[in-house]
Amino acid sequence: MKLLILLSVLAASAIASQKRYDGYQLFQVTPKDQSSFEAMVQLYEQSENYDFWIAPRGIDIAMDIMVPPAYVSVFVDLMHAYSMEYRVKMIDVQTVLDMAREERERTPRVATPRYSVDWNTYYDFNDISAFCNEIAAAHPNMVTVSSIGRSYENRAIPMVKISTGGSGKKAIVVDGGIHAREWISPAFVTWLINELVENYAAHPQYVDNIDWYIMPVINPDGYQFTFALTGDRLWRKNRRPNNDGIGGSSCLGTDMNRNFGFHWNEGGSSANGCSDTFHGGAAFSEVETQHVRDAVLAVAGPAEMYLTFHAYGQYWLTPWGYTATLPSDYTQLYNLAVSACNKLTAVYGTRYTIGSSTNVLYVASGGSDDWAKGGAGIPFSYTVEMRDEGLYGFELPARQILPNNLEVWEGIKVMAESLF
Ligand code: 0X9
Ligand code: ZN
Repeated sequence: MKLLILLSVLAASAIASQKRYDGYQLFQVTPKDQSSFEAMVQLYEQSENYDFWIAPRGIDIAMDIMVPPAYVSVFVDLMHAYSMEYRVKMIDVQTVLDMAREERERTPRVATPRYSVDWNTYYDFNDISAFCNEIAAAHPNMVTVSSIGRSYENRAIPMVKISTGGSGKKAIVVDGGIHAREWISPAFVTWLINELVENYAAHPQYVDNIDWYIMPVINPDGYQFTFALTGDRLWRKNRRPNNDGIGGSSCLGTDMNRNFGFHWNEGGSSANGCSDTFHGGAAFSEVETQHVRDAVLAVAGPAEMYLTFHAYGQYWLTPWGYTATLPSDYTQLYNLAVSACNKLTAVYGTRYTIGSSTNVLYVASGGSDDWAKGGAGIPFSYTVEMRDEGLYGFELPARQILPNNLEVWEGIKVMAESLF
């Protein structure tokens, strides 16, 4: 009994030392006219006080905004002043984070774990890294693991190559975990590695015809910070202190998905080092994006496809993110995404929106997808924003990991088959 009490006190103090979101509210806001839409865009671009979980996209399109308690009343005033349609989706974000953590703590690992991760719950960077080594050791003929380099905090960023050998094969490059808080991303990408390898016999064609280069967590410092007892579950960026943005060194982190060097800093990113979409001091200013750049360039010859996994909103996005102009091969990119999403939706009815990032979401330059296509010359480049549509947002319950993975896998198969 004493031990139980001690453990619960320890757990409570552990929770207490992560960044807390007591009284933070998640608003769903729908601008009804141009001037209210523009007001929200201004807020998105200029204020650090509001965390846009889903950024402004247009009139009549809902966005999700987390508002700190001190700003709730002025925010509600703003809603009324602009006759905005709004509702509170989470009355207290901390409660949602606590409930998710408690559920995770109750979730047992699978009874006879083969590897350091399973897909019943979410795992931190150390477990994912161990998994990469373990699956390589278990399948030395098919899997090789390497490190593309070290992060700012000195973590080795793993890359898993899956191949049955032979020359002249096309390749697919996959990454996850560029945005730290989007936990379903590494949870899917690790599952994909496992599916290709452990279930090889069920569908050998996906590995026999294609070499896969898979990086499950390209922002390890940020990802680990979302798990750390003194961290922040809702952290997005990497963890390098920045002196190169407006706002100075008081703020940490660059949005790696604004730091890639193709039409860098051409809109939808911030020069403010405290902003969640800080683009960094220069294109590829971050050691992690440099490593990803070099690793992708090393396989850019055979690579025909680049897939980067995010959350949330259920979008299958094509370039470009920096301009509303469509790439010249857009029809091909679009049609393939439609075929993939048809198969995806057939599994559980989950619907995805398809289109170019700028047209479906918003302008955001410096994205890895734009660079993969425009900089590395990989023709089929997609950003996949997985579950959900905002009911849980980043706290997608662990019980949805497998259903998410199974449906997205159907889409991936279509993508891969297009290269056979
Ligand atoms: O804004 C982003 O970086 C992505 N959405 S997220 O909510 N996961 O942050 C979308 C990126 C789409 N691609 C480009 N804009 N290039
Ligand atoms: Zn993201």
